[in-house]
Amino acid sequence: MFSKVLIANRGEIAVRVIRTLREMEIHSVAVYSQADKDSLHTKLADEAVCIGSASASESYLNMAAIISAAEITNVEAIHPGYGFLAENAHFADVCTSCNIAFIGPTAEAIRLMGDKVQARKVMKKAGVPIIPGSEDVVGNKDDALKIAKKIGYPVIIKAAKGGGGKGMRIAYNDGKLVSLFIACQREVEMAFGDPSLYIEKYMPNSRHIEVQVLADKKGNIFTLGERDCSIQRRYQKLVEESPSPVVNSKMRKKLFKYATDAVKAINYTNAGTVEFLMDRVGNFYFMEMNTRLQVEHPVTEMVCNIDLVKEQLKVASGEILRYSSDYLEPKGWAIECRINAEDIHADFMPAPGRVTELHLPGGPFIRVDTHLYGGYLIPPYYDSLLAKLISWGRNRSEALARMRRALDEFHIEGVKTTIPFHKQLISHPLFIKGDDYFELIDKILNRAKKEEPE
Ligand code: MV4
Repeated sequence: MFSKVLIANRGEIAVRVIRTLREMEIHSVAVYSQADKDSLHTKLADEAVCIGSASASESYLNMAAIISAAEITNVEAIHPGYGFLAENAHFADVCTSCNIAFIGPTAEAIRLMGDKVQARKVMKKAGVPIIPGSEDVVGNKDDALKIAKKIGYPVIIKAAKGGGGKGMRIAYNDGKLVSLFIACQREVEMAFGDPSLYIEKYMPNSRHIEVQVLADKKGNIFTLGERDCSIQRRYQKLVEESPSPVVNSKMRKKLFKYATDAVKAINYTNAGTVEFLMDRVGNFYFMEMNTRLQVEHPVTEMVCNIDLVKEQLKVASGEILRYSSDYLEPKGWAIECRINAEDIHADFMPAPGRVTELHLPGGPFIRVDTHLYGGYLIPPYYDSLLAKLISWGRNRSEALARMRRALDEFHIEGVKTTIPFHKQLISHPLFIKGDDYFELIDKILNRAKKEEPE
């Protein structure tokens, strides 16, 4: 096992990783930008190194600065967290060439799954169902029209090197497809440095169901339940839960077989997530694979009673995982609400600022993963995630009841947050029912507008 690890990240996930390192008595090294000099992760780590100025490109995306910090503090491994360099295959290669263990999958696996078109090809060959669509990158609008003619409208345009919804556009006819295709190429080139696009049949009112997988270097593969992440706003997840209210045990067996086949097809190692779309009749289609620990991993940790960061460290250091599958059988229900610094009445606009007062919920089966403290100044340079509030119950209604009381107790003054949105969501009949989320977010926000005090 490693004796010293650098966390190449910030905010709540850096705090999260440091907590496990401390528990394992592994020396932790934090890195921070000048804007994060007062951030909690720099205080909890055993050491902290400033790696550059506020902008991510000068700091958390600055490979040379991070590797230099790793060299001068003499760490054996780097944990990338999520976002930033977590799915950057070149960074994983650089770590390896500097004889620093990258805590995650191989660079090859990251590179392959980072190309969504190649990922679809590999999964199709492995017998994992994929969403009907283009076999390859769609190079021009004429090819796009041919694909749409073959699969039928509506279609969705996606970035081959993208992910998580960025740069996606839905087209309902030829005219729209042509204009969106051209706009998408430009936008995707800007966002990902590669204009490659692919097209899929758009599946309206589908569900986003993802499977947490864990694999060691000896070929042992474990599926750690599924997460339902269907409550999203503009492709950003807001609430996640495990298990899914719409997956029964027969469906689950099929889902886990697909996820295991996906892992085998690419010799995946370490923690990862295989994302599927579920249509209205319960068919699953591979969407993409995330080669990192996800924001919503605590939901799985709560139902499987496992520390996924600890498992990542064990796999990265070459340990063999000897779990019997029933040992990891999910128990009970967990729900996570993402608490963002956003103004829900201003189109969820990011709302950084100083936290003047903070009271975190607690009590039975409540977990809060956050880097907040009273008086903390939230910088405007990074994503708006402030905290993840997770509740566990023996069943969904108990987990919901605990989430409700925890949200009521959660108190943040000084910045606008998504707490009021979550309070409305988890009390909405459609969410409580759990099987029809169609346009649920709009219904809540429109209802909020009607109830807004004049
Ligand atoms: C889709 C889709 C419908 N049809 N692809 C892409 C990123 C992922 N987080 C969700 N994405 C979607 N891809 C096809 N071919 C719908 C979504 C989608 C979604 C799916 C289920 C539940 C909520 C969703 C919210 C936004 C987008």
